[in-house]
Amino acid sequence: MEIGILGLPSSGKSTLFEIMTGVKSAEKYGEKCVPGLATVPDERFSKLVDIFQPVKVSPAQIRFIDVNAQGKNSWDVIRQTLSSADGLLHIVDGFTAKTAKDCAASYRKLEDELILSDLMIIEKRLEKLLKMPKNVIKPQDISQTDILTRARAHLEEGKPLRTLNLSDDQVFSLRSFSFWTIRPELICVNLREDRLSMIDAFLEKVAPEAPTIGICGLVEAELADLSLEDQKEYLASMGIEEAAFPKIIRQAFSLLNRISFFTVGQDEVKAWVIPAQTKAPKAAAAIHKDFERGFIKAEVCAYEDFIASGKTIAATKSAGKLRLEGKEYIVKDGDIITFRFNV
Ligand SMILES: Nc1nc2c(ncn2[C@@H]2O[C@H](COP(=O)(O)OP(=O)(O)OP(=O)(O)O)[C@@H](O)[C@H]2O)c(=O)[nH]1
Ligand SMILES: [Mg+2]
Repeated sequence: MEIGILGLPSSGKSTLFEIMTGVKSAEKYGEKCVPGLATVPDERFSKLVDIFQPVKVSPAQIRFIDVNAQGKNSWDVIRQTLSSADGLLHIVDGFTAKTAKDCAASYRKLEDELILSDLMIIEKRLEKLLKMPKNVIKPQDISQTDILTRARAHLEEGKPLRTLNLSDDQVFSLRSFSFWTIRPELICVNLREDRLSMIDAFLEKVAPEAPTIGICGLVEAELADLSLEDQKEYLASMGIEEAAFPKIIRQAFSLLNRISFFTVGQDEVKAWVIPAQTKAPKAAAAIHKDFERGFIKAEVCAYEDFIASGKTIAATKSAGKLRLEGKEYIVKDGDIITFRFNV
């Protein structure tokens, strides 16, 4: 799972990126896209590590990419670099904005830039399609012309492509364009610590189509140096319920329709991130391609059942909570799985 961080200049992108990944983006000044891995916070995973005391601990990780864009053309370069990003995290500067109106305007400014950038790609492609001699036009060119014409009209109304009513097949047929606005987006308003309530006015003004969360980047940066206990106390004193990072991850998971399952043992406890509704053999492929090919069965128990049954696989089995699932089994969030395969 990969998420591209976008935002206007100096909106706090690199600050948040560093908090999440530990990578100092500023030291790589000049690079247009800086990648970093963020560990997914998950209490269930920490508990499993406590129980198994494994040699190797492998929590789920998400790749974030910090983007440094300047000028109109750079959007095209970055579009290509980010073509594999599953979703976008749009950071809005709410800490220098004087009012919610300013904040809404800077949100809109970037959205418009992305819409314009998509529009230019479509114009170019349509121009080419319309110039094609009749005898070389293929049926898929005709259907693409149709879809792109609809998409152009939608963008011209200032709306992102993700709100255009397209079938999954149509979206798939457009994948090579790597459109910005077709991808799921999470909006994150970076607020001043004394003006956290500005998020409400922002939401009222913008009514964005995408899920939106308010965070306070500076508070988050200070948290990094504190123990877990002190973090909780500090957040409570600021009137903040929860640190931003877990909130962002949770939202990104639901936005991109991801879940995680676990593999456990004394050698390694590992969390895997897969799309929701994934069948067992495909989930096995996340571990190794051969596991999918040679898939026989999956031994599965729900995390909650494992804990309730006595915290060992044997006890879970005795309690009748360990299931043997076949190829059609759809993996659920929190499943603990051992794959049986034959290669
Ligand atoms: N007051 C305040 N300042 C912040 C916050 N987050 C970032 N800043 C400051 O804003 C400036 C820009 O932050 P960056 O994280 O570098 O922003 P950026 O979006 O990566 O900037 P560019 O990559 O240059 O476009 C820095 O001086 C930060 O210290 C915040 O939450 N509150
Ligand atoms: Mg930056």
